[in-house]
Amino acid sequence: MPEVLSLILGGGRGSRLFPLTKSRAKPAVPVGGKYRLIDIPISNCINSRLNNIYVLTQFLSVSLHRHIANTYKFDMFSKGFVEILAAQQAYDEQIGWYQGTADAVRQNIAYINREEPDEVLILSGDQLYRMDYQQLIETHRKSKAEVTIAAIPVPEEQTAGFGLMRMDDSGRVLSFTEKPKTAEARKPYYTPSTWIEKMGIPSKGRNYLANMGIYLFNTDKLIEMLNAPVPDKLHNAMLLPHDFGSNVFPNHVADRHIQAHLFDGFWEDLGTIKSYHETSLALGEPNPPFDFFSPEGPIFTRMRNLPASRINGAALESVTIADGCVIGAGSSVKHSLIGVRSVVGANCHLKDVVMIGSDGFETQVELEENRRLGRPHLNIGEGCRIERAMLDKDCRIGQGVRIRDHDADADYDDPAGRFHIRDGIVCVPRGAVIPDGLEI
Ligand code: ADQ
Ligand code: ADP
Repeated sequence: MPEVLSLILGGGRGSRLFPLTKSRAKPAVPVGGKYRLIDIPISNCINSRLNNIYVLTQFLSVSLHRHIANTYKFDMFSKGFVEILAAQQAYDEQIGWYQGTADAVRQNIAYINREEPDEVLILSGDQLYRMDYQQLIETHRKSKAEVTIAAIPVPEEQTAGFGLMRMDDSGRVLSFTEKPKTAEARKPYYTPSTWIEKMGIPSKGRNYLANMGIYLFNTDKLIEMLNAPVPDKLHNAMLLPHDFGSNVFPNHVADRHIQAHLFDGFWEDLGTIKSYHETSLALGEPNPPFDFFSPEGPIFTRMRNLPASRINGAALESVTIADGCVIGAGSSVKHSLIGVRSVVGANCHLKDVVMIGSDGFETQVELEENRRLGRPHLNIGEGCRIERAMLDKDCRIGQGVRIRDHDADADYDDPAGRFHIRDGIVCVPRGAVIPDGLEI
């Protein structure tokens, strides 16, 4: 029986990642040119020798299921499993969709009990980072805590999106607040640099300790806390907790031993289009903040039998390029991420572009059919100039298309559904067709 069972929260509706989540479950969102979001926490678990993993998601998609089943096969030498628990399967009037993170876990208590773990590790499914969870487990066991939360120092400007904690000198959490809106509400959580540095972490102007959404619970305490009604301000009643950050932690800091485990590596939430786009582009920089090239922490994904990429007379600068791509002659690609099976025509100029790629290569017959129908070929046609965009899988960008940089706060939906602008980033949804010469 496993000591630690991992539960990965694979995502609510993923509305902030729209249109990437228009046609797929959030855990299936592609990342890094050839991986999917779910590969990150699963790989961290495997590299931390935690091989019993459930993925909780609202929607069960065929491609997510296939991806997990084909990628994570354990054999007789390393026992374990990765299984998806989808709310969709349990959906009925009584139970409903998962109402939040705590509710998602509560609805799956039967699966947790079946494994009889001593501890349950709860992880977010939309973050890019590398962590050895054994160190967190060690902090938890040494301090004899009931629950341990991973915490990272952040500067004040970043506090609005996080749960904040204040702790004593032993790292025990004294108070917790979820996403404080005002300077007044943040103030009690200011942590002096000397305190952070005493813990062995350079503060560098980061004086707030944020909840990373990574929790280790003793199983019995987890179940007790999930079944204990807490005051719900919104409904002015005592209700079972919906969320860990809003309900469980703020209400249990006084009567439970909640410990913090400090972390100071790269860690980024990919839950919004803006953070997803920025982080994806940074992967191609000379010293990327997150490096997929790491001997001690490989990120796993499904094996594809793809040919190496072919580049003929094109100029590339700060680019990550996956397998099976063709970049046409006379093109330049700068500060971009080019995903599997991408085809970029000749004489194109791409800058700050995240291109997810495609599901297959077009055959001569299909190319002929495109010509007959007057439909652009898969991916990017000749002579396009594209800046600050995100092109989802299997899109067809015609010849001479112009996509320019838009104001950082631009938000717009093309009535024909061919593109959406989010935070100034032009997002072309999966399978969309952008006709020759269109200017966006
Ligand atoms: P949020 O980032 O707002 O805050 P939340 O929406 O609670 O995160 O989701 C956490 C994780 O659970 C994400 O991976 C999300 O996709 C997943 N998830 C959300 N709802 C779900 C559902 N119904 N079913 C399955 N999975 C679901 C949280 C904490 C903050 C903390 C940040 C760190 O509340 O305190 O600072 O994470 O990112
Ligand atoms: P992605 O690039 O999204 O990770 P995959 O490499 O998983 O895509 O799959 C590429 C295409 O091959 C998909 O369109 C999928 O339909 C098809 N495919 C992949 N695996 C299988 C399979 N086991 N059976 C049938 N079709 C598959």
